[in-house]
Amino acid sequence: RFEYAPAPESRAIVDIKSSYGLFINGAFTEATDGKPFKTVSPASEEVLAEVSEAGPADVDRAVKAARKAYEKVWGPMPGRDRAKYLYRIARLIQERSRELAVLESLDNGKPIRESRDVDLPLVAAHFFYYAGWADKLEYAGAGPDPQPLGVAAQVIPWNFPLMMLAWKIAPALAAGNTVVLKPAETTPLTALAFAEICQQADLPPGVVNIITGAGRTGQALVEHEGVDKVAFTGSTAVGRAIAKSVAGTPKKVTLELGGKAANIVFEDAPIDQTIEGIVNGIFFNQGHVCCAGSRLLVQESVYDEVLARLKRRMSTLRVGDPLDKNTDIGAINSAEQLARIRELSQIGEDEGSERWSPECELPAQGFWFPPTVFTGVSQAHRIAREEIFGPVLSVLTFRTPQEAVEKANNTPFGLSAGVWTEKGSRILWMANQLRAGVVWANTFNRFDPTSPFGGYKESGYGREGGRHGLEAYLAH
Ligand code: TXE
Repeated sequence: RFEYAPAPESRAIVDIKSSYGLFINGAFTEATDGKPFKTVSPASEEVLAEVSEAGPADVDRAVKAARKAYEKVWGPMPGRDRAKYLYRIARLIQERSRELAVLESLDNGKPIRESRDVDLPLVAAHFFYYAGWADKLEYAGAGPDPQPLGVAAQVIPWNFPLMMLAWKIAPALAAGNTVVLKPAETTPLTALAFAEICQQADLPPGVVNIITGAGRTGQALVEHEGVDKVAFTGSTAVGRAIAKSVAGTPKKVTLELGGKAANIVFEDAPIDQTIEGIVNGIFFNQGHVCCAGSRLLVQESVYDEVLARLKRRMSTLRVGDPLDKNTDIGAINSAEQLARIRELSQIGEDEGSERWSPECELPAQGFWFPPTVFTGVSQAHRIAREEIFGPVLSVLTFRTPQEAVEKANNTPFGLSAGVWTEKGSRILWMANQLRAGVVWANTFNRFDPTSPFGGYKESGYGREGGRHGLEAYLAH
């Protein structure tokens, strides 16, 4: 079944337990040395569940379970048999996609329209795609007889909880590795639901282990000596700390970190499509997107028109209940993230940029931020340089393609960029000049399991997705 039934946007279809243990060696188990913590709905601040914190002894149990499963079962298993499990997982995700979409929106705050129509289909597609690779590893680019790396420690963030899980787990398993994955502390629930799916799929115990906890759990995991590969998505600061901690060990590392993407609009851009692309580029998922088009570069000759139309379009965006299918912008994931967005926005004003948001009434309870645009931004301003990770757009202008490239590349990051123009030759030239892992042309925030994704510079290294994503889990 490749079709998705429309989800009933109702909380009633999810069955959230009051407390969750850790998923180790195929079973849910109590943490032996950590304290439980609560996960809340960012839209209502209601406590959704109590979740276990994995301490060092739990991390050790999980890594040992993964090692045993790797050596005894999963590593030696023929690729075609691993593929069967991955297909089974993909189908179970589809079958449970309504429930998972609601759970994702509850725990993360993202609009149900996005979790239902973007996240969940992509999660299933990722497992289908990598299932197809499991018996074709000789074509993965790692030589004629590629070997898995062993036990993968995977630490993921809260912005696309299930999608990041899929990006990490699907290629790792296809290549014959076993995993210990730690979801972010504010969004553990869909990873725990995924653990149930592993049970439903009869995945051999220990192949996937899910341990919950905060940064220190993640740190204990990536530093564990039984780990062969570390895959991390999150902040540049933590990515840097992880790179240091594994330096001098044989562990292989991939890091997917922040971004400050330029979305570049030329005067000949198809205007209606472009406005939608700008809005999607920065307001999709509340702007909690590492590749968000957070710096809009507009050619001077069309600046007034683009700005006027953008503001008009922003005035129609609906901010509110993530479970309402009419919502465009949901809740900010946490109080901490909201504070960060507020602080950087204040800095934007203090530095002299002009701030604008449409009038919109924000709910009294929960964490909310209106869609916001800053104009009069200069390249030196912090809001033009730092990742805000919220629904906040900074607008700059340029005159020539050369100037657009210089401004777009004037950032410590290099994850993605967008180019809007009718001119094909310009798209090719720009794509060549831009120091970004992904360059979109006349679209933005498009993802596909067949395409590699990853950055240059402080956006990290390694690629996820496509053949390259598989290669990152194989020994050369
Ligand atoms: O990230 P952290 P935070 C950016 C974004 C955001 C900022 C901070 O700008 O405002 O980072 O977000 C785990 N060893 N991105 O604080 O701390 C942590 O538990 C190992 C961009 O949430 O990096 C969580 O599971 N793991 C980004 C994960 O790392 C550690 C997505 C991410 O949390 C750890 C998220 C440690 N020492 C934030 N400390 C993107 N690229 O998409 C924390 N963690």
